[in-house]
Amino acid sequence: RSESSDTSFITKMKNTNRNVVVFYGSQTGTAEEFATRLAKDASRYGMKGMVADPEECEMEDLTKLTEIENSLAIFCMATYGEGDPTDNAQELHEYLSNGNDKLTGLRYAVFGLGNKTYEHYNSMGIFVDKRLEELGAERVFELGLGDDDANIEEDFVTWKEKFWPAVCAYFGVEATGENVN
Ligand code: FMN
Repeated sequence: RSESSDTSFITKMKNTNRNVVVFYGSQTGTAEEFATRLAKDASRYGMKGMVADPEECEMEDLTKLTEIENSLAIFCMATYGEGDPTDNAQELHEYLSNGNDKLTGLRYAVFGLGNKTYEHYNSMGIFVDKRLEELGAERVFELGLGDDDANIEEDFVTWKEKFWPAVCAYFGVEATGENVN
């Protein structure tokens, strides 16, 4: 663990005035790219986003996200193997599986990345979405599922074009249509 990663993502969000954090579980970069795009999009909707690698974060800090006003956690999660998380999302998976932290009030949304030709289609995205709800978090928009066997880019764009207006309505913020940062 490098020194810079010792700073909690919550501290970083507070210090840089951000309210949206986009976590990604990615092996070959697609989920990371989607996460980066979502974090950038945020500024067009009156929010401010940043990307975070779950491997470099203390996931327990999710319990503190509600300290930030109008905060939202987005998860872009790819599935591998037998429905497994990516390497960088192993700890996040363990935290959600074994942890008993109450995540009451945490606002979240999940976009899963998978491929229909695999038996365990999108299991990681499905798991994260379901488990967060079980732990008391509030889903602000329905789970999106991208299928790499067809057109995952199109699946993602279709999802996020509905996602952002829903987020605006949820938080009562207006889309500016412009990037402000
Ligand atoms: N998708 C699934 O839905 N279930 C799987 O079990 C699954 N296993 C995979 C195993 C391998 C070796 C590869 C290359 C892909 C697999 N996929 C599976 C598809 C990936 O999740 C999908 O291509 C995703 O977009 C990759 O995201 P990434 O580039 O962020 O790692």
